[in-house]
Amino acid sequence: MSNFFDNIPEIKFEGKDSKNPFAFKYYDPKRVIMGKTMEEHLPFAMAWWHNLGANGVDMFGRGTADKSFGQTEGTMEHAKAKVDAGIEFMKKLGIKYYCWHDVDLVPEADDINETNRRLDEISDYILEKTKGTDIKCLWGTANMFGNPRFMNGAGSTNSVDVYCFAAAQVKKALDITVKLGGRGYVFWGGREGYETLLNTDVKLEQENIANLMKMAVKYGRSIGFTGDFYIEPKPKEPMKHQYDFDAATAIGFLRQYGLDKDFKMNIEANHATLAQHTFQHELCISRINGMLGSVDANQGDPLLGWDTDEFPCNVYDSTMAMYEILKAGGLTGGLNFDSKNRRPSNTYEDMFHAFILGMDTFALGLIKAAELIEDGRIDNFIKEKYSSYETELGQKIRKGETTLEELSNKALELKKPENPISGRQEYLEGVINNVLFRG
Ligand code: XUL
Ligand code: CO
Repeated sequence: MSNFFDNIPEIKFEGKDSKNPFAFKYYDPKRVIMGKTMEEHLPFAMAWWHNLGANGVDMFGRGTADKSFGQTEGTMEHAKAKVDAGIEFMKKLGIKYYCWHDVDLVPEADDINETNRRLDEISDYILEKTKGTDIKCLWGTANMFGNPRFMNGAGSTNSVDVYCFAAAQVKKALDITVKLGGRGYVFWGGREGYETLLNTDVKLEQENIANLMKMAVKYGRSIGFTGDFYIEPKPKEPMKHQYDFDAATAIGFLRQYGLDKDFKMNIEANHATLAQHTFQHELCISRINGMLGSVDANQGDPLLGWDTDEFPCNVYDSTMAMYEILKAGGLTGGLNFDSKNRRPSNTYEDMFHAFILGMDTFALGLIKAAELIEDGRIDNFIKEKYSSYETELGQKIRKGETTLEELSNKALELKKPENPISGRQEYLEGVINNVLFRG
């Protein structure tokens, strides 16, 4: 094993009174909550691009963190050093999954044949290095937004040649996902959208995206991929309008093109807030449609309007997220930290602090969400709020067995309805605070 992180100990659970910066305060992998261990509830994953790639570069300045891992960046030696560092990092934290884009794993060559050869080589190397460990791929994806060829989109491009490159990248990324035992395959439509309708045929673009996805499903199933495909909605950035605006939009798209049996949602917290939704809203919409698959765990900043990809620290949000995930019966995917250290947090120690923070935030969220469900006040209130639908007429409405005439007659008979019962928002917010802070 490599020794990039020699001065950092294995991260263990020490409990809430520990002040050890290199220990979990809440994430206790073997603790059982609602019949499953914490590690079963929380399949944490490392995002290859942020953790092993991002060095803090921004529009105004160069990188602040050294992610060379002793090699020259852009070489296969560097790609392999990232594998070594990633595995060492995951082992120290007890993380079992990783997620990647094709070009996070290897430097992209000018000729796609050479890129594919590199992907074969690196995936062999990953398999060799993870042999005998329980580290596996959570999901893979193709980066169809970075290369200039995708400037007008990938599935939505105006160029048939570029569309072929998108297809080739998806095909290869699916091959590698299956080879690495991935649980899922993600489509995030980074350039699938537009800047202006003056130059865009939206119908053609959306149909082409759907056809690319259909080909991916057909090919994936033919090579033995049994996992879920995911759409990761995001409303904007990089494009002004992105087609997969939010979960409701993406679900509608999947149903329109008959893709809903093979696809679920990969919900990212920061994308939810960019769409002016809460994280919980997006998880809830996915859950009630049977399409909650995986989560990109991060958070945005309410004062900034872009995708800051911060490590999650907000326990209120993680509690409500875990509440939805528990109600969905868990995830088919996992919790991928699509999160990066802040630019001045530029040491290896900071990489560990970030994951400890994120993992503890979701562990606390899980503990508190289970308490909320066991407490019952929220669920009972919601049941009571809709209790009029338990009556005979309410049941008929629910089953779609009433007519407008029948309901109109009932209204005329009543003359004036009683006010519906109070929404009790402030009481319910107090219940949440009580469960969160009673110790
Ligand atoms: C971009 C984003 C991506 C996807 C995978 O905002 O979240 O990294 O998760 O392409
Ligand atoms: Co993401």
